[in-house]
Amino acid sequence: MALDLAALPPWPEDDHAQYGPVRETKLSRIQILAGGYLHRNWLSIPHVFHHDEVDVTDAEAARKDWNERQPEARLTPLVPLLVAVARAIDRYPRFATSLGSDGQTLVFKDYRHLGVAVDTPAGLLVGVLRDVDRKPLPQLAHELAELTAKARERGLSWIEMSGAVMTVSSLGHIGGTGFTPIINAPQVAILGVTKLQTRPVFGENGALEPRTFLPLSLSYDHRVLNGVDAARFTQAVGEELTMLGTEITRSDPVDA
Ligand code: CAO
Repeated sequence: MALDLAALPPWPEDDHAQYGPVRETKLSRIQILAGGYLHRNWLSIPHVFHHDEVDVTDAEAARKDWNERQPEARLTPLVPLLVAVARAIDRYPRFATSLGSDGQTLVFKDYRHLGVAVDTPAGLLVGVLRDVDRKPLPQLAHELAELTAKARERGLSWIEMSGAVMTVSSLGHIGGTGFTPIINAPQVAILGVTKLQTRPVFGENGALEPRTFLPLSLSYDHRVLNGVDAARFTQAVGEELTMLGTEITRSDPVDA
């Protein structure tokens, strides 16, 4: 049966003022623009949501150690995560595809530009970090800080928001245990991340030990990706984070 949006009941018009005092304000230009795209993507992409948590105990120990050794090049958990996502895409390249305009062709992109959702006073902007797989961690941290500052102070140009193969949206600095981000078309997946959680876990010898977990919330386009792809992808992100942690520990921070 074809979906007939016009056949839906009209949007409810309510006189809110009859229930108590009200105030009105206009949405920002960014909110209006983004709202249109989000609405389109929500209605036209068959989203599925996959939730996972990956053990980042070793990766986090390495990051904290890095930050102590190299305080002028501090890394938030998001920076190694971006690299891990780029590497996980190398293992599962369907996460860097777009559907062709005929709806039947898949375009594989061999670059690893990643979108990063940035909360700004004017609304949500998604800036793009280019070639995440080819840059040292301090450079990525610097570029992320610059992109964030520019998005918040002056906004981003269309070019600075274009060309990502996938987007990462982090609420980890605030909290949460999971959410369901909307895919940024023509991408086919977006990875949400929430706050690190440390809790006691039974180790191999049966004793409790503290382990740290990163919650991952992956939304994907079910026309292109299936549940097994999603489950493998989030696990791969965890594995890549652990391997990156080992690389960080062995490296001279300046060269990593
Ligand atoms: N768990 C615990 N702590 C975390 C964390 C996580 N997953 N992620 C970040 N933090 C910590 C950082 O380490 C930092 O701590 P310190 O001050 O001790 O160094 C603190 O939170 C602040 O981080 P930050 O926000 O400045 O930096 P970031 O690299 O984590 O994120 C940015 C940058 C721009 C992505 C983020 O600030 C932002 O705007 N996020 C909002 C995105 C959004 O709105 N998404 C929802 C859209 S719906 O899809």
